[in-house]
Amino acid sequence: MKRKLITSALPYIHGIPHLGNIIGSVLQADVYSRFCRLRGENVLFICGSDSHGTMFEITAKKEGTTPEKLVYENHRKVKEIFRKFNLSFDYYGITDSETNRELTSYIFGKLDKNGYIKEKEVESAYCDNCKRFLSDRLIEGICPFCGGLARGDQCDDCGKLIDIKEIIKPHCVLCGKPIVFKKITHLFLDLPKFEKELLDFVEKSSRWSKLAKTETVGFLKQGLKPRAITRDATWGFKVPRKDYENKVFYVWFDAPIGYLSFTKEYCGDEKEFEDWWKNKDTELVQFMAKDNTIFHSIIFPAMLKGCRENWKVVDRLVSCGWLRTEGIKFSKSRGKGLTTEEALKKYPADYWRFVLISLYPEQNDSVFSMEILKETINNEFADIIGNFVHRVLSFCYSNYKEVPKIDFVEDKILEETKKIYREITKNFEECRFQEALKNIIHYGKISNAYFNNNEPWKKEEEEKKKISFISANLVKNLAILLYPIVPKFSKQVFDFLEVKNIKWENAKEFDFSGKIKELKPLVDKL
Ligand code: B3M
Ligand code: ZN
Repeated sequence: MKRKLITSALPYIHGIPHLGNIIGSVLQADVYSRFCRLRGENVLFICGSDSHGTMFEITAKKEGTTPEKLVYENHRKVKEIFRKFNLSFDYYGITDSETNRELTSYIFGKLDKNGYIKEKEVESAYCDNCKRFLSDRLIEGICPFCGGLARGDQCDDCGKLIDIKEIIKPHCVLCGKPIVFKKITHLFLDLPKFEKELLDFVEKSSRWSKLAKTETVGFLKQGLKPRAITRDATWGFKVPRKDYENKVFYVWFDAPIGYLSFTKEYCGDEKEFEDWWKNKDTELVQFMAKDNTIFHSIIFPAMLKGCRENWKVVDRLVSCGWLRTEGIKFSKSRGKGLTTEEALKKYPADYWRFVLISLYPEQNDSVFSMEILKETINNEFADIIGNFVHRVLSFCYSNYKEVPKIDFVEDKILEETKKIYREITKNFEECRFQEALKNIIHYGKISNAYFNNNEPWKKEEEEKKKISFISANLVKNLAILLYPIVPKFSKQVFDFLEVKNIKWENAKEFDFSGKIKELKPLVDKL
């Protein structure tokens, strides 16, 4: 069986991640990882904090601290928040680590030796007032594509990559003055040399999400240009090369190498590390939001291929849309939207996980609001799921203190269960999480109808036992199917039922009977 290496885009931690970051990276990867583990697959789920980039210098300056202090303070906070969100990483690292410094330098060396790094003189943005070169996020202006806020090399509103020279009315973020351009030398990854190889690679990649494929094909059509991998900044990994002492690697050069470094830190030994990253039997599945696609579908694969060392490149690339609120994308740098820290103070993690997956922006952006949260939790999670679990298990407990054992199950409910189980499984496999949750809610409705229409409280003993048995198994099935999305809720149900060693396939069986515990309500309405 294949081993699955699952990664989530590494969240920048100059601020606390907001809800949009959660659904666009760590949450979708977590749901998928939990699903795969439940099916008995060999999974390694890794992630970590993205800790370099100009934003860290700006934020540290604003907060009167150093980038280093800011990074390690936030890394600690974010790890704690992610733990509360029940994100089941096997390893969560940080890109500023020593391992990542070494591997970045190693990969840079290989690319250089193989002729994929070139020096080029460019005109770079400079602020005459601050007397410094301005990298990426130190320049803001109007996006030439959508008229939105262009920040450095990417538009915050449409997500397109931008050539700094194309930004309209560019100015220095530090002082607000218009910028000028000055000549300076930088190192470039020679992307055009990979053109054929990448076209072939992208064409053969059949398991990418639709969004990932369209973004990538569109980018390739414009023709590849060399990409600068060094920056004039002080925070980041110093470039190990003469005359570059005052420069650091561009954050997008060392960040994806983090995936390798974290695996290495997790494994401890070289052999096990290579078993993941240089193995044909590894399936590399990478999750991200659409604005991260090109880095994972073009640039990072080029970096890995250019080493000529058979590094594993992405097999399945899943990129999704953005979560918006009132027409504005959640943006950490612009301080819009609810942070995960604030969110967890209001409601438990499962509520957020439930509503975010119900809004999963698989292809199109989706809109979040507090009203949607309230409706979804009350009408679906509480009424259809929580209430059903509570009624059925209370009924079993007060009548029998257990789920009675019965051998007979009606064909109708058996067939419906098998059919919906197949659909849900397929949707999880294909990362159609929103659809999967819709199916589960539908199964919840079927289950409610079964219990209500059969009115066990009015029936003779044998009939009452049968309805109790079937309904309790519907509860168990729902809890298994919901486990990837709301793990804490499901674990509580398993605990009442005293079931252990849950497997995904059990969700289609009517095989549970035995002692149960007294129930506490599971899902409170908002
Ligand atoms: N830190 C981008 C982001 O948070 C970025 C992803 C890196 S993945 C290697 O939007
Ligand atoms: Zn300035």
